[in-house]
Amino acid sequence: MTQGDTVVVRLTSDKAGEAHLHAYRLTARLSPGAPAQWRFVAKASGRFRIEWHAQGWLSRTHGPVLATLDVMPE
Ligand SMILES: [Cu+2]
Repeated sequence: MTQGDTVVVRLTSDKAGEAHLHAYRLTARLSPGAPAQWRFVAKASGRFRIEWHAQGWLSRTHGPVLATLDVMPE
């Protein structure tokens, strides 16, 4: 992505839990058959982790990294 782009991330999971996009502070509660979507403008450049939090992100138990989002400077 390039800074300023509109990003759409579609999320599905075969387990209950939350996905979390760091720095952008986006979360999505997921469960089997209940997908979610993030749509946002990529204002910050850099590499950002999308993590899995089985107990919810407020538990502070960071889960595995599912993917990274790379946003290049404008
Ligand atoms: Cu996290």
